[in-house]
Amino acid sequence: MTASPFTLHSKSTDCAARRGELKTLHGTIQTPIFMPVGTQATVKSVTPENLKEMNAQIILGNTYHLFIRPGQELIRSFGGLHNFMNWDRPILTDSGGFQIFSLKELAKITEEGAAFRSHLDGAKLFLSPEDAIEVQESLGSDIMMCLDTCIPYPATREETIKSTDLTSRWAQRCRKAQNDTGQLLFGIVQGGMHHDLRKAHAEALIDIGFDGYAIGGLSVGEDKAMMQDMTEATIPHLPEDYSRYLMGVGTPEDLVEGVYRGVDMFDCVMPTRNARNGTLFTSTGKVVIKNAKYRDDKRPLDPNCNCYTCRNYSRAYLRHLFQCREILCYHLNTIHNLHYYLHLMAEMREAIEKDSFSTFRNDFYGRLETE
Ligand code: PRF
Ligand code: ZN
Repeated sequence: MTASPFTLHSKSTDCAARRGELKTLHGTIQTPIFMPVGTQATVKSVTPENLKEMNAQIILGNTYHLFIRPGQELIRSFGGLHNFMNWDRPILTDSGGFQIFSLKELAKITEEGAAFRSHLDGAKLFLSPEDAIEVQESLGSDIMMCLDTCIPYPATREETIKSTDLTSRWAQRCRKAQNDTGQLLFGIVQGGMHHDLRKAHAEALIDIGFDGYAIGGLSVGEDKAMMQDMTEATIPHLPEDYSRYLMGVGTPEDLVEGVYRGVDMFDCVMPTRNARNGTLFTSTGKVVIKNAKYRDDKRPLDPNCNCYTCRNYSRAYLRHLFQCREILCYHLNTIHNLHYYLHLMAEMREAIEKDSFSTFRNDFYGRLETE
């Protein structure tokens, strides 16, 4: 196995928060980091230039969606996803495991892989662990994810063991199928809501040996306390000198709590999806922009925010655009929400460097309560 692509810079003295960096083919990522979601080779409503302006270091793409449309051959013919979408910084691709799991009755999981029907036209498709690697190698992502199985919540212990064992066998097949491209491959720890199964699965994946470790199967309907408990139950069993990625999480509070527990990477549709629904994150809490109280509010969305939207537009204007569902509202709202998430991560990195993360965490909650 090759050396870890992750370097740990510093650790907090009074919690598990850590500051590090992850080396990839398209550059080095400073952690902890949030990855904006670009499912279909685009982060909805913003350009790569917009993303760079808000200091996005890495974005996420989706094997499942790109496999169905436009297909790996087309993207391969462009020399990969980076060229196809004009993004030259790192990309992480999710394997498709979670998306197929979300299809429910449209998918059938066997030892060999996942048989499913396209959500677009119902066509019969099949994705094995080897296929998931082949597609991600065609996409040329910097970080590939193993094909995993994610179980519904709640699930019995027996169902969890079956699914976790299959995920281990698939992880082994993914590692074996990988070619020498320089792309990183992360394993995904499952194990449902069971401490011992999470520990056993982390150990099984470490035995195979990956370039980083994700915590999967959380934020699937369990409450916050359970999610945090399962994060805490997994992290001590992961190697300190490899990055840890909490998949599909979460709210700003979830990011602060994840970093506090030692998570290095996050992704979630929340900032982008909520932007399009008119729910905006600010330093003093959520703003629902359609609310009548913003009708003639000339203040920027967040006076503490330095994004393009807050520098140039009022709440009243953003409310007006949203009321009319003008296309520009999706763009301006997304710029703000992503800027908020990425700035929050930058503040957390700085706090860890100063070994004042616990103070930062208290202040963060203090600010949220002011409105
Ligand atoms: N597995 C994969 N992708 C994911 C998850 C998972 O368990 C989650 C869980 N919240 C989000 N995205 N492959
Ligand atoms: Zn802003």
